[in-house]
Amino acid sequence: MIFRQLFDPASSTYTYLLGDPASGEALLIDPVYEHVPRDLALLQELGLRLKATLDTHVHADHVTGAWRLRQRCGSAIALAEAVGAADVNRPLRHGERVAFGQRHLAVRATPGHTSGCLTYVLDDESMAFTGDSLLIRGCGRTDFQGGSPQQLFASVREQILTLPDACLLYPAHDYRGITVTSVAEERRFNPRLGGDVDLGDFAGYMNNLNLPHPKLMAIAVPANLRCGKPENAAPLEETPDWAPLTLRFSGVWEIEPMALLEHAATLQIVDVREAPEFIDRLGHLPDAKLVPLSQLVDRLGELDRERPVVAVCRSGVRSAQASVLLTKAGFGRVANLAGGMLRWKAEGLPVASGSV
Ligand SMILES: N[C@@H](CCC(=O)N[C@@H](CS)C(=O)NCC(=O)O)C(=O)O
Ligand SMILES: [Fe+2]
Repeated sequence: MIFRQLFDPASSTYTYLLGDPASGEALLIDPVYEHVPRDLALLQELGLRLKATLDTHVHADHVTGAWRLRQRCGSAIALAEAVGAADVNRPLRHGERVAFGQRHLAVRATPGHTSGCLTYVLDDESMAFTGDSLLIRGCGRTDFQGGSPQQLFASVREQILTLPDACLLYPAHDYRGITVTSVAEERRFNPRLGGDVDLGDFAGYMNNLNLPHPKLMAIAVPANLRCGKPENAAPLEETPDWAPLTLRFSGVWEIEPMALLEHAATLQIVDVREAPEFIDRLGHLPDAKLVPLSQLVDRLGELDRERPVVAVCRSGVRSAQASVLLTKAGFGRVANLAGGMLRWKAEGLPVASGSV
């Protein structure tokens, strides 16, 4: 199985990608609205097709990427039926399964942090995604959205800590950067729910947390009850419109050789190789300006900030770094030529060979 743990530093949220290599089908658990382009780039690079997104609950601290992902790739939106959210494709109940290829997640109702919390357990019980029902050496708060210490205590003790000792537990958040725990560990060491703790101890602890509400709660809860669909405004679309570009999981925007040829007249092309390479057997793009990568930062004044920039090198590696430097220097429209001069030449596109 393909498995990735992704992170949103703004809300300390983990998003999980599960993929079945045989069928190419994938699920995303708890995607974050702002990271949809990143998640799509990863799916594309791993050759996976997103079948569904599953939220563990109605989050109070970030907006889900579920609706935005469905818009982009047709994935089904899965969420607890108990939540009553609008526009859900798969309202989930305890005991149901969500399949991806030959694999599946089993749905367990684990209310208590909110009334609609679910835990997703992998078919072989080697992993479970606990949302905020069980955090690493902690648990989600119980003071809003129908939360209840009594319910959370029963959910964790009966539905999560009864999984096999070795079952790995992946939470929706960790505020210290810890990534994973196990049933055996939490049964023994969870200071709120493990060891000899009883319901009275737990409720006493939870009723006196005195935490401020999450900063984004007033925005996030209503947005998540619409599965992350923006209320009025056009959805945030981060795909640049100055040329057809593809975001790579590395964070760099790429342009294909043919697209660059079509848009060359409106762009500035910066070749970041060394001077002798510019006139070697690969040649260079007819309109390219030579600025070796080692000189780029000192020569930014030679570039027009009003026009998009495409960086080019031999293979696309140095120019990817040039794109990063240009973006850091405040250039807003930057892309890297995919595959560099090697691909440009291999595709038989026009080259110039004269000197600088
Ligand atoms: N400072 C965070 C607070 C986040 C928060 O309250 N998180 C909830 C999960 S949605 C929680 O249960 N936290 C447990 C804890 O902080 O002990 C924010 O403003 O977003
Ligand atoms: Fe939460």
